[in-house]
Amino acid sequence: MSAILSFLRGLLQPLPRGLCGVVVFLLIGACQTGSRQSLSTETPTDTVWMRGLKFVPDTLYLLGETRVVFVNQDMVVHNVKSLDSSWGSPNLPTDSTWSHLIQQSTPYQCTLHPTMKGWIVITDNTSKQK
Ligand SMILES: [Cu+2]
Repeated sequence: MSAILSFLRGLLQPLPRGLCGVVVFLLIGACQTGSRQSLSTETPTDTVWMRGLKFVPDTLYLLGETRVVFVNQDMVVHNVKSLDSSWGSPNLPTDSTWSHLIQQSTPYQCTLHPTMKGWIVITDNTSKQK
């Protein structure tokens, strides 16, 4: 990893120092996301964080069918279940992720913490995000 870092720094040397750091940070983020989830390149993805006993964002707006990745950043176990029970995750320990292909608007909750609710809203079912 450090070899890659110094390579990237060399590559970006002409850029102002602060900007260079930002670009390297973004590149590393992209690499890590890519290696953790082998997702289809054709399906858009979005992320909901479980943080402080809340879903963040609590309402996620999507343009059409999207794979939503749920990430538990809390020190307690959470899960993610649609209120109509059409889909749901197993219990998700700290730092674990789970993803689901969302095809329609739905409210959902963590059944372990019933006040922990979220909404996914598909604003245009016919348009595909590219
Ligand atoms: Cu919970």
